[in-house]
Amino acid sequence: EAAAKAAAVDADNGAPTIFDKIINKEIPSSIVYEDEKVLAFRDVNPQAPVHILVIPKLRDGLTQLGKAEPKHVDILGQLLYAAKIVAEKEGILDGFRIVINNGPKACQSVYHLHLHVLGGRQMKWPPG
Ligand code: DGP
Repeated sequence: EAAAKAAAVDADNGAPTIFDKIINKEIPSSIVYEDEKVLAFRDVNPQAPVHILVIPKLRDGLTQLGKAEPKHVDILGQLLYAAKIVAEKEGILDGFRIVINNGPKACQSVYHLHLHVLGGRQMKWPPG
């Protein structure tokens, strides 16, 4: 898994990612929330009892948060609000964490912006 991550970290090359297939329902995922702009589905490798990814359906250059531009402000807000809806649906409003891994040093492995929504257990601080 470490090798896979190391291989993936330099992959911000604009190529399609696995999330396109999830958005297009070409590969199955456990969808928790969906609207016109946003999709939320369970992470295949959960790091907490609740671990959901919230993504924009249209990547629009947002391979990572560090590529955000003023035109992305609306979708960024919608993603964060969708994360709250997801947390509410999952019953973790009493304690949840939003994580965005940005770039190689943060171990980003999929270059389609995504918020991790984590909860259902006592979270620790600082994160690793
Ligand atoms: P990050 O390391 O922040 O880029 O997180 C990418 C996450 O995507 C990682 O936690 C695992 C998850 N993931 C990768 N491929 C799939 C997939 O095919 N299905 C689902 N549900 N999650 C995936």
